[in-house]
Amino acid sequence: MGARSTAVEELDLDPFSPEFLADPYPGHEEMREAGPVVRLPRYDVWATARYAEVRSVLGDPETYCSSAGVGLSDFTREKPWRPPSLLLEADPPEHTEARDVITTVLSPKNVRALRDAFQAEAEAMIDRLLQRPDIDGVSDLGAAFPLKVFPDAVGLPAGGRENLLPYGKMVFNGFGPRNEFFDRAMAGGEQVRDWIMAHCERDALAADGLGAQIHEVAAENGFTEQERGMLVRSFLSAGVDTTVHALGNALWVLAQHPEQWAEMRAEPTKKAVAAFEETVRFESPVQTFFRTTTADAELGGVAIPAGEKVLTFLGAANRDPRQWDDPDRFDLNRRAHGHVGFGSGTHTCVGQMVARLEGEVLLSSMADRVESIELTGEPERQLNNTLRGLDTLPLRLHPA
Ligand code: 8QM
Repeated sequence: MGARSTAVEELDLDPFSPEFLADPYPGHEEMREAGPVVRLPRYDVWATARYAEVRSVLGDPETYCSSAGVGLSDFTREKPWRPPSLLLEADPPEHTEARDVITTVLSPKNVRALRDAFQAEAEAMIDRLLQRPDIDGVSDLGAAFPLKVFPDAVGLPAGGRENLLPYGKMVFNGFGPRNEFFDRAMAGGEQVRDWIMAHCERDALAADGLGAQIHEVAAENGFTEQERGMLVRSFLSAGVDTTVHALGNALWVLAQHPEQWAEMRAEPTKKAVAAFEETVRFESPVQTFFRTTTADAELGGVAIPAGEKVLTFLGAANRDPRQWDDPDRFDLNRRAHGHVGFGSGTHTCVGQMVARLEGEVLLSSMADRVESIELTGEPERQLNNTLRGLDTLPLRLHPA
């Protein structure tokens, strides 16, 4: 051990076990308190659950690269289950070129143009649900809303959208080890993949949607036809399950904090924005990402050799008491700014303004129309190697 590097604790935790995924917070605390960096020998990886170190890793893509994959699998040694994403699983300078295309397509003007359609759909959906106030907060609302407005915005046809969530399960379980969640998500996934790939093509997408715009801007920037489709694939991979989980988590947390629901009703737009942001901090839909060291590195005083996987716990950083006051309290009045639920640095979520728009519109429309939301049973958690969220959320909506 070098004189300047600190000893590292080895922990026997399995962050991809059903027990850990069902309630990750005790494990997060154990890792944060064990040191700035720990070893998880079960997977032969390094890990950090502290805010400062997570930010350091995500802020240094030269040392902590993405092109070897942002899951457990090291693409330099193992063939990935699908061709790597040009965005997520890439480094500068290639990453920068791909990202510039998406940044152009998701310009503030383009995102603003989505609002009216999102708003109309949210209002219609909630009014329909208020006819029969016992609902499932996930399938009837938290999933139904993004599954309608996002594919509409992209320009996907109405038929076949049932492939989107299964594909997302493949993507997000695919970042983990080859465990039961991985195998279940991938089983019979060939048809799902075929549908997704077919609908990344220019001709499968409506002329006035974001998908067509990706093709157009990517073509102008010299991307091949196949690469243009791959950029649409990123939208379909990253844009659905994430928001489905965020909205389900928001409804779940707000159902448990009726006083904060009441606050949201008093100032719907402002507090809906805040509630969504605090949800992404407090119950981060994307819990983890890996990076791979490109050279000998030093993190929090710990020496990490080149070619090693480093697991960053976004959801743990977002509850690090070194960064947050009373981190385990959901509080829509806190300054949640600076959370890493959308990542941080070069790869920070490029779709976050679309996600926030969905959150703001759905929650503020709810606040306008619903006096309170009552939990009428036990929610069922969806266990996923990367995502945190619910499968079901039994709710009764009390109309305003
Ligand atoms: C996670 O395929 C992709 O480009 C992609 C897939 C998943 C994500 C991001 C990008 C972070 C939401």
